[in-house]
Amino acid sequence: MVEDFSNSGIKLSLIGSSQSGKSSILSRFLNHCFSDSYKPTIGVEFQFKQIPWKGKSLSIQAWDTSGDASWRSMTLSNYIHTQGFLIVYSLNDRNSFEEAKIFISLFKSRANNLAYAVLIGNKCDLKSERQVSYEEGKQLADENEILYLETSAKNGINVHFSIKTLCETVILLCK
Ligand SMILES: Nc1nc2c(ncn2[C@@H]2O[C@H](COP(=O)(O)OP(=O)(O)O)[C@@H](O)[C@H]2O)c(=O)[nH]1
Ligand SMILES: [Mg+2]
Repeated sequence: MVEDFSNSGIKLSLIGSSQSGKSSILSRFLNHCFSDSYKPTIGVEFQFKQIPWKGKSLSIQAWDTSGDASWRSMTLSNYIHTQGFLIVYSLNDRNSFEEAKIFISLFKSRANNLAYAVLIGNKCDLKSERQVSYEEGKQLADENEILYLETSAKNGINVHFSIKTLCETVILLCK
């Protein structure tokens, strides 16, 4: 299937536990900013961004979801139309890592078979509070044949790189 991304753009979704940093990753990517205060995402929110892409521009439609279980069925109906997933957990919260396993299985069972996911261990700036090692994150991603990256929405580490890499893989898979 050859898809014309210049018109339709790429649809990305951020999924994962509440407070893992999904909205912060998105505002770092979209607006180059970060806030320490927590504002829960209700249901699903989406935003657009055009980024320069190989001499042209690529339109990205980014869907930010609530990690809350009560919204999960609503956000699930969105999976089939999503081409790229950022499955986010927080490196200082082992519970969010355990929940990432659930989000990976939802991705595998509900997403389009051309969709791709990146597993993101976020908050890598909080070095002394780390509860999940790099090796554990990498192993989980390898077992599920997805990419693993560690980010900090706070410091901007790997945020643009993760999203660009995800878009690149989605475009390659659709060719
Ligand atoms: N130190 C640190 N805090 C972060 C980072 N990303 C998000 N946070 C904080 O974690 C909390 C939850 O972030 P939020 O983006 O709302 O999480 P969401 O529920 O997954 O959308 C907020 O207080 C953020 O300021 C990060 O990379 N480093
Ligand atoms: Mg949020």
